[in-house]
Order: sequence, then C-alpha cells, then structure tokens
Amino acid sequence: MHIEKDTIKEHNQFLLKEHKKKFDYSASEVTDVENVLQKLMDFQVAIPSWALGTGGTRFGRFSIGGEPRNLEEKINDIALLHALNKSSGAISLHIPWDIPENSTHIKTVAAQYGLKFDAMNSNTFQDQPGQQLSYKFGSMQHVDKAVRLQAVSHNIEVIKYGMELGSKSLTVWLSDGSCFPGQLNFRKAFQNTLESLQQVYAALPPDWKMFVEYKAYEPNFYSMTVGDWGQSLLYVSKLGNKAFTLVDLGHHLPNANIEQIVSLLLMEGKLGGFHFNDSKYGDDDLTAGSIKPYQLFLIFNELAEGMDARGMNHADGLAWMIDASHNVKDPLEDLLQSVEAIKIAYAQALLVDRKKLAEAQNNNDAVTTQEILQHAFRTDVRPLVTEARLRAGGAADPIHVYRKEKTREGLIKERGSKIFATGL
Ligand SMILES: [Mn+2]
Repeated sequence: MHIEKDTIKEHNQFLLKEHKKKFDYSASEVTDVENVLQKLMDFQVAIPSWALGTGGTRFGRFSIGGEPRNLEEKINDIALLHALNKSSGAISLHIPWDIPENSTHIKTVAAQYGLKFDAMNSNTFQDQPGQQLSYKFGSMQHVDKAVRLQAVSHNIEVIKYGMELGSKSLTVWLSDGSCFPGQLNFRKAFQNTLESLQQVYAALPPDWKMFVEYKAYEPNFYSMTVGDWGQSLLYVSKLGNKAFTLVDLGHHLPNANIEQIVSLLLMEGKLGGFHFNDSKYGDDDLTAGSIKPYQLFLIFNELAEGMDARGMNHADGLAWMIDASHNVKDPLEDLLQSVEAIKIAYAQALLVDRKKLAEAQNNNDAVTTQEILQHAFRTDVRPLVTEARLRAGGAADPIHVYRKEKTREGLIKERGSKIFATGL
C-alpha cells in the first residue's frame, strides 16, 4: 500500500487557497519566517516499530486489522506516514521483535522511502522462547552473574544488528527493580547494573551513543534500579562521554517538572534523546499533546533554548522518538496526530521572544514572563507547520488524505484482518 506523490498533490489542490490565506497572516506575524520553516522541515521524529500495531492493555487488545506482519511491512507503514507528513523519516527498531534477517535488503527498502534507522532498543524485560536464564528478578541488576552476562550479550547483539543497518545509538531501558521492601540491596543492584552497562558501553563503536532511559515505576512497584533522572545521570556520568540520559515523558511521578529536568540535563551535556507520549495518570502512552499540550510546549521551550545555548542543531542534536501505544485509534492516524502535536509545540517554542524573556527574568517580572510564553503558546502555528510540510512535498491535511485514500482498508485487504503485530 502506497500513497503516490501525485495523489497527495491532487488532494492538496482543494486546500491551497484557504491555506495561503492563513499562512500569509501567520507569516506576517513572525520575524524570520523562512528560518522557522526550514527548522520545521528539518525536524524528523522517529517512529518505533512497535507502535504500528494496535496497542493493548493488560485487560485486552482490540486489533484493527491490516497491521504489519514483518519488518518490511513495518517499514512500509512508516513510509506511508513519511509520505504524508514528511516528518517521520526514521525508524526505531526493537530487538528481538524486529530482527532483520537480511539487513542489506531491509536497508535498501528503507532507503527507497528516504528512511533512516534511529536508536536500537534492547529487551531484557521479558523472557524470550528458548532463553536460558530468566529475567523475572531483573537483568543487569541480577544477583546471579550469569543472568547479568546474558543481558550484556543481548545488548551487544543489538549493537551488531544496528551496525548492519546504519543505526548510531542504543537505548537501554531496564525494568529492573523490586516489588517489595527488603527484596533488593539497592547499592548492590546499582553496582551490578553499572558494571553490566559498562560492559555494553565497551562494545559501542566510536561513533555510537548509548541512551539510558529511566522509569519511576512499573513493572516493579517498590523500587526501580533506573528510576529517575538522577539515577540515570549517575550511570551515564560514570559510563563516559558516549552515554546520555533519555527522557520518556510518561516515566515520571505525577506532576514532575519535566521541563526543568530537560533544562538541567542539557546544561550538563547529558541529554541524549526523547520519547514522546502523553498521560493523565501514569505511563498512559497516549497521543503526544492530547492531554497536556502546554507542558509539551514548555518542554520544547527549554529544549530550543538549551540546545541553542550549547550550539546544538535542533534536528539531529538529540534523538527524537515517539513511544506510545494506543488501543482505540488507528495506530497510523494516531502517529500522524502525535507528530503534528510535536511539531506544533516545537514551532511555538521557536516563536518565543528570547531576548524579551531574558530581560523580564532579570527584572523578576513574573507577569511579563508569563505573557511572553503564553503569547507563543496561544499563537496558531498550524499554518506554519502546514506550509513546511507542503514545501517538503507532504499533504496539507495528512489524516484527510489517509482516510480519503481508504488506507486502512487497503492494508486490511493486503494483509488480512486478524493480525497480531509485536508491540507493547
Ligand atoms: Mn520509552
């Protein structure tokens, strides 16, 4: 299933007049609009291979049909997204769910669609069929050295797959921790984990990065061995200059000030990547920007300011990725919505008047600082995001084209209606 360039162009024709009217107004309000548009065109968000199937909860899963049955079909789905929004130009793979059997072929397929391989994700949070030792009581933290070594070897294997595909980074998320007080010696668990991470780090190619992702709770409910940004920062600081903290928006305790965390990690040069999603209560993995769009904007405000302060390129200075799972939406439509929300928040952050903000901060003028931030947040930047997408060859309204072209129906016809794609 493909959506051709010309088809997208035809759909765009109907919306161009209305778009031009809105864009001309938006552009007149922005200083250096060309610079903003270029940054929006350059900004790509990686799609995780597990987000293409319908997500579920521990209570059940309701398949939508037409979901990808293998890695090649997953790449096809991401190509569909990228054709429509021109901002999903990278794929993030999970091993062992997406072991590339023929990496040369897979690389060629991805390149055909202009897709790159972003961070590789290892999995030591569940046991695989035929696996020798169990991760029931952790992987890199485990009291048994043999289990730790098994987890280390798995991560090294993931690096090897990534090298074949042209990826340049490894994300390590550990579910390690404990469910009951006294179950673990915290210090020993930390030291075992550090030692295991060091062995993986030693196997990183020179131009690779390693991301250590933290999570406050779940699946362990008393302690997590990489439970917050402080612990992650401890690990990555001890590991070396190729190791960075990865922030997943859903992995904090309620009401955590994520924008402040982002700012300080950037200051230390230790922020490596981002997993976008949204939540109301916990790690809900809802569509980015669906619940707390102001928070998403505030985070981007710190990202843009902090990256500029370090002279980092917004597009490739950090690894941007969606990490969400959805059980009531068509996963592809949901991903289109997430990418759009991310780009809107980014565009708003680019509009913040940094000079005036710094002045107001220096004058302790809390009224003006709020006015400046909320002015940017309340600006309708959708015409700017649409213009950037049109200039890149995408659709004026991606979801409209997706539905009009009966894309899901086409995928169901091609792949069948009872599919179980790997995913969380
Ligand atoms: Mn994540």
